[in-house]
Amino acid sequence: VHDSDGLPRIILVEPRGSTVEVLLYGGQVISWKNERREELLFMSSKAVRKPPKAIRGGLPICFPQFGNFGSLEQHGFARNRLWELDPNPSPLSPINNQSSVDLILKSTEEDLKTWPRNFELRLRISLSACKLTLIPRVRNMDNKAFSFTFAMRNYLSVSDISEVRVEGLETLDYFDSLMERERFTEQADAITFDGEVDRVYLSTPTKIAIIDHEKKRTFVLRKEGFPDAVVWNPWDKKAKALPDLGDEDYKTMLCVDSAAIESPIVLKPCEEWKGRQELSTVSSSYFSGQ
Ligand code: TA6
Repeated sequence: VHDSDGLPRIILVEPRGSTVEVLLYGGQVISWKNERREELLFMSSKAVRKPPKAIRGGLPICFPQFGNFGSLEQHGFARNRLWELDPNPSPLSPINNQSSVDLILKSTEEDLKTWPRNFELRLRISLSACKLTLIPRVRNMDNKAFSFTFAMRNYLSVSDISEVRVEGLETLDYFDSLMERERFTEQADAITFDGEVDRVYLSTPTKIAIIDHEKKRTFVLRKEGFPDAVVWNPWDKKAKALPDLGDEDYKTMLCVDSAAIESPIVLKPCEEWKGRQELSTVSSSYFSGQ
């Protein structure tokens, strides 16, 4: 199926009626709607859906480098490449196949110029009621070891960023990208937002809750293989500075990303790394007593 921009996309539907839209461009989920047809992911009002620009919203993949933690372009190149449907997906786990898709990105001659490592990056996207699961896998197809950093950037749609709390990261150390990546320890018992936040939390738990008071909705992020988590909101100044982000968009977005940044992942030849993240939503009352 092609969307209005002529970009090939896949639509996943599950029996309760929630849907996901995935673009082969970037292997990027650009929409996740629940059974009440509410859009759960943020998409910038000024997103540019034209290669080679990365699309600002949904779930972009940052590989083989997160941010500018290395010599490649910001967040690596996987989100700016055309992926393919994986012709022979390996049987990861029994899946209800009409609500799952397997994508693959292989290193091209072009990529080998900027990142001379042969790799295969696979991504399984599975949708069930209230839960969206992404399973990335990187295989070293080269004859020498290589390392990479990785992040699943989760642009979540929130009603009002100043009414959002993130729970699960208290007492952890983090790099603050706004303070030359100096290392701090989180003191608060939940992260709240009243200005730009751009942090890489280290050795994070498998479960992080993003509580949107107004919408009475909590996102629960469960992850494996991702020791770190990025929390980013550009706030007003940076929002104005980003040409593909609406000036007011920062109020209704929050990035909480599954990441492997502090300790790059090292693969020997033929070795494969596998990550997993599950995004689910529960009504906030579920958490009030917890
Ligand atoms: O969260 C890390 C970060 O590098 C921010 O500093 C900001 O630049 C954000 O990612 C956006 O990056 P992008 O390349 O998507 O514009």
